[in-house]
Amino acid sequence: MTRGVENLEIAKLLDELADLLEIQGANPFRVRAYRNAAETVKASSRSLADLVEEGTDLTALQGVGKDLAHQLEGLIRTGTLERLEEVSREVPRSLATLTRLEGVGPKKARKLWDELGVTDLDELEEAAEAGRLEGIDGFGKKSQEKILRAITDLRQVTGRFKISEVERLTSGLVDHVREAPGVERLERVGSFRRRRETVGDVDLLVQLAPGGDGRSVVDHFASFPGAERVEARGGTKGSLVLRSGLQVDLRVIPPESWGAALHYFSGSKDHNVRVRQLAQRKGLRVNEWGVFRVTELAEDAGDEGADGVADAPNAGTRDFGERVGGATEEDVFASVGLPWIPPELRENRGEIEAGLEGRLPELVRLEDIRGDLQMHSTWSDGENSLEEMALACRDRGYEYMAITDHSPSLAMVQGLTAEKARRQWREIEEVRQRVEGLHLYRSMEVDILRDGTLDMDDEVLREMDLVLISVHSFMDLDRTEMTERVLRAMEHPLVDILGHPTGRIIGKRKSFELDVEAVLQRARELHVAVELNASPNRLDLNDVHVRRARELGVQVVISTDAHRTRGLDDMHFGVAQARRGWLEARDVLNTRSRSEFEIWLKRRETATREAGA
Ligand code: DGT
Ligand code: CA
Ligand code: CA
Ligand code: ZN
Repeated sequence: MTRGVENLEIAKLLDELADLLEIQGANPFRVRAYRNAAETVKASSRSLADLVEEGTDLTALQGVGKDLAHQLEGLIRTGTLERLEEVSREVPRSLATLTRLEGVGPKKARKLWDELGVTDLDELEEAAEAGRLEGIDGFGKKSQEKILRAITDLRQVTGRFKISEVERLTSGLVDHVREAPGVERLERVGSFRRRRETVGDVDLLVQLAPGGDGRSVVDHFASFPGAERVEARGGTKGSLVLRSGLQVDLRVIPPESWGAALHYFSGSKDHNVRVRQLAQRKGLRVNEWGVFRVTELAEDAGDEGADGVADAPNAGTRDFGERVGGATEEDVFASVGLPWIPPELRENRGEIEAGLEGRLPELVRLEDIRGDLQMHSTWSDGENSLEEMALACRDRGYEYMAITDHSPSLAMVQGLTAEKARRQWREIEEVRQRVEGLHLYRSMEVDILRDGTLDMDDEVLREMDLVLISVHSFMDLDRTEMTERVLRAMEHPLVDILGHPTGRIIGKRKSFELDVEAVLQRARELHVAVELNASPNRLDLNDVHVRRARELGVQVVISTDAHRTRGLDDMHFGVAQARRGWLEARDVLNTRSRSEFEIWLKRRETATREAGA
């Protein structure tokens, strides 16, 4: 167990180094190498610090050569990235932040620094407000205003939007745009379609109906009453900011380019880059307009297309070569020798290789889920009765469900004492009689106390059908203490599921310090399942963790943790996250039929009996 540098922290430093090198004007290949390494580190299911401690050679990681491996080892050992220290002696580190502004790249950041001595956001804001940007080459009154607005935006949008918020915030706009004449199809793409847990901005694609007019679609979009301001509107593109601060970019796509645009704007960018490289090797060009065979004439037509919001000149009519596809996404993939890849996998985390080798996972679907194994009722902090929850689960087509009210140490929610639990079981029995076609399990969300013991007597635990354990207190323990606490709790022989393992609340509370790798390893040995909490506020474990669980063969349970019947509908967020973690139905415990699930519940007795026989 290490207290090493986190992968995300490492990735951030690598990205920062890439930014500074770019501002410095370094060789683009070197810049790219650091960016690739940052991506690899972000996507790694193992902590680099752990790998180093185990003596693993980091050059085994994709895109990490000898020199970089050496630098990373230094970083893990000392906490500083030597190369970044060197470069920042020449280029102030705060300059990297400027490149995060809309419309400011490394070249402009460099210019602002050279000409005005600006090194950070505050100084840039001061300079822009004083009108000093107007004087320099490449900047004008307009771009000065734009930069001021971008600074405000960047400061405001430190947080991204949760996927559930984005669903809610854009549903009205989506309905509004659908009504526009000339709209054949509409799709929210980008990170939203990949089902990331948070979304930066929303990318809306509209397929133009035959004879439709792009400009009138954009105008209709721009007339949405919920818009705070319209940032751009043209013949094929528009951009607005909703009152919530969420930005939405619209693009209107002709039918022949629909699949290509769907693919391009769904991203991720790193996935797209890989697809484009495959295309190049086949003498093809894949971009947001279609798939083209590269002819000599089209050689210099350029690859880049619709970034930013201004309309590209003659965008639709540019000659990229002979069109060979692009009307459907399947076309685009097929042209480079790939099967259709589900959007949740498009993060360049091995999906290209898996696709080429015909070993893409058959991802779990919402329809595969047969039961929900964490929910609360009026017996603790839920809003609905047992019976209401049961009927709601039956409506959702489930075969089984577990009632998991809190244990007593959560005093503010009036958790179940042993005595209260027994009374609840009597009510469970009654509801079992009244609600047919669905089985209710006796369970409890038992608190893991500070020392790793459980907040309920064994005697009571033994009478439950399944035991779920979670941490809800003392969340600021250090990594060693927290990890030992959780491991100890998992070692209790009556435990079935570890609930929301890292305790994070998206945008509110960071994960507590926990060695997730150690927890997953132990879960495998102990045959404890781990939860992927489907609440869009938690999504805990995350995509990288569940992928690791799958690699290790640890069963994952997707549960909603519903506190009211409506909360049961969060299941789809959990399934999406599971898909991002490459899970198949068999990796998810609650896709089993009731009888298969009950075989799993008896796994330890079976093992003991077999050992004795
Ligand atoms: P977000 O908005 O930060 O949550 O993440 P995305 O993935 O939605 O990113 P966004 O909105 O900047 O762009 C939407 C998609 O457009 C992105 O996933 C891939 C594509 N895209 C954007 N810029 C580029 C680019 O420079 N090159 C390539 N190949 N694709 C790009
Ligand atoms: Ca986006
Ligand atoms: Ca966008
Ligand atoms: Zn909980």
